[in-house]
Amino acid sequence: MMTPKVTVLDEFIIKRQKDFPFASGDLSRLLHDIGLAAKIINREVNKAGLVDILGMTGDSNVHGEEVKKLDIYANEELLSALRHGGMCCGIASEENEDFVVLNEPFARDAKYIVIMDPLDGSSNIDVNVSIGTIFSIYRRVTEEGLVEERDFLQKGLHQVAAGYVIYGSSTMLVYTTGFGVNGFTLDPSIGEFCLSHPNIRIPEMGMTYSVNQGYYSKFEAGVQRYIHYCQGEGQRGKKPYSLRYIGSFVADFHRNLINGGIFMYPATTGSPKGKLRLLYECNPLAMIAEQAGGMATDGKTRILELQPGRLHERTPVFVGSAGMVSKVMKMIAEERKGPQ
Ligand code: P6P
Repeated sequence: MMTPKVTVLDEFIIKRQKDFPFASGDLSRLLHDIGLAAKIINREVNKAGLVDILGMTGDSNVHGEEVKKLDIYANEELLSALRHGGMCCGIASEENEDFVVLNEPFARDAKYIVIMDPLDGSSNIDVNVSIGTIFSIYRRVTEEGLVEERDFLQKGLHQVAAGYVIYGSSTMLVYTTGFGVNGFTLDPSIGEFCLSHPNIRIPEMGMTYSVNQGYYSKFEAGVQRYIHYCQGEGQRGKKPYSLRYIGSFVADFHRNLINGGIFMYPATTGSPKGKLRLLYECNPLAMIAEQAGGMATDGKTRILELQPGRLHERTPVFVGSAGMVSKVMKMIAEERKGPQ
């Protein structure tokens, strides 16, 4: 019996290159470079418990958070793959205070920049919870010369591509170039990402909500009202939703993307801009959610329309099934308006 035809990532990328009439192949090669780095990171993530890569470096990252060796490793692998691939002229990373200028002759004039969170959810490494790499690709806005900050401070609307890798029970790469969302599962026996989830669509409604309910008392009234709704108080006897919150954005997002659901990291009284980062966490996952038929807002404004002011700025985020995001936005707006 013939073995079924498997589509591997590189083949798929090249095939879909025709979606871009003027494609030179640079974006395809850039996506390949990211896929290669993901395979290398996956190898280390999978053995993190076995070698001394686990545990603290004793350092902290630009945000004062303890950095695990795997964060640094993932950042260095991605920086190296992108630097040597020659398809991008600059990189912004959660692990770097400032953006990295690639001024090698073959990279300086490249037309793309990459913004990334090399290993999101790294506080979960020690307890073997799924973690992820998140990336965004933009065209540079400066015409020539070394890349500048304004090349990175673009609205998420202008992303050319966005994706994530989830290192979980299996390792998957999910990405979009604006023509739908496709998922690839790594087959370790051949070292290839194989198309396993073509044309992912997020259900209009789900039965799962994801939020750190420990901050409930610090959320605004509309969010608190929506949480009550999820708990069944507002659904006239319908079955309450299930709370699923693993504390790893990529893992929570991926589950909701496949099954339907909403992820919320709202503003709190202590953190008026929430916790998650606009450029390398919310924008890429917002593009994927929208491309899969979902929604992503900060409670009022579409995430992709937010104008970034700084590389590491935060934003509240409500992302997932369109029917659920619309519902919480409605409750937020009603409570902000106050009694009529
Ligand atoms: P909290 C992980 O540290 C992370 O950046 C996201 O991956 C995750 O969704 C969030 O923080 C969890 O934050 O405050 O609920 O622990």
